[in-house]
Amino acid sequence: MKKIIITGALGQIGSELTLKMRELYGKDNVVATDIRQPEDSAVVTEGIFELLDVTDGVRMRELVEQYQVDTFIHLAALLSAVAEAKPLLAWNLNMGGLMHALEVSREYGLKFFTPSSIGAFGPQTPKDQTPQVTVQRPTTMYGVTKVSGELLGDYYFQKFGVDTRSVRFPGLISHETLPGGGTTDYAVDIYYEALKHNTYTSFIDKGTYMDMMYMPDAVDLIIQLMEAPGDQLINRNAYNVSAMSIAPEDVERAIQKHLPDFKLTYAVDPVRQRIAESWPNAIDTLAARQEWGFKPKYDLDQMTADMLTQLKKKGLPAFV
Ligand code: AKB
Repeated sequence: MKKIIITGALGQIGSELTLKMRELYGKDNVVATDIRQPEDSAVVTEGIFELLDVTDGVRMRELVEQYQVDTFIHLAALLSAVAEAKPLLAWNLNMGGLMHALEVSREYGLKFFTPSSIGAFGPQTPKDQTPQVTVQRPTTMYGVTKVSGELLGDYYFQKFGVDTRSVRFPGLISHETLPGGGTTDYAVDIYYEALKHNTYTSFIDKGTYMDMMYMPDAVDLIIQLMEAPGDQLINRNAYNVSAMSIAPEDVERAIQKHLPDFKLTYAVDPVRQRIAESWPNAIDTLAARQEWGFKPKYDLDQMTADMLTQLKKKGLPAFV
């Protein structure tokens, strides 16, 4: 990777990946793009930034041509809960953007990454130790677009030789940028609310297990996968990755180690609960570990300690 373009660079993953890639590959070698341009973001002010609506294939091609990139990181997409509320928009944005990005990567011979998700699984998928290769019949529009993305990644690799790579991300937890519209977002909100009010009302029910990961691990693994020798990659689109399988009460206990009076209550959102129940409890990450050495650093306790420290540093009013 010498010159990289990133779509959705202001999103949850993009805002941290862009800064890390600028650090590693040089700030003149990372072209951050997004559909909006806030002036107070380091992604916009501290390096190359271009406006790009990913459904505009002409503009996308112009930027690839202008900056002579060799790698395409395509992150722009709607998350699961928003996609369920706006299924047609989700199809048009998630699939339209992906098709343009794959086409431009084929045309210019670019290395390509786009994330899939645990949302690519469905109620018929084995719930525990979910295998790398298994039943994928999701019941959400988000899941439909993610399975389609995995298949298209394989298709562009096999038919056109595009070096496509992907992972199935679990819920990602970060202190930098809020996710916005996901089913796993409770596991981010809970830390903010713990510090602000010492209580949190979860929209996901007690006992609902989902895979999660801390953002520094997610950013590192994208770089690690993209730098891995291509001939090692058997399941290139897309690898199961996870750092922990947790339910809301597990996060509650982890937070209570720092804020003993923290209280968790529940007001379950039926839409997001139904999505969560259609996803696995805990996926098996063996293929990622074997094929390119995936090894996350943060478990729940380490992540919780860091989240609370970082949020306090940002000046979030701590209770107590
Ligand atoms: C979501 O909840 O939609 C995402 C995901 C697991 O893909 N965080």
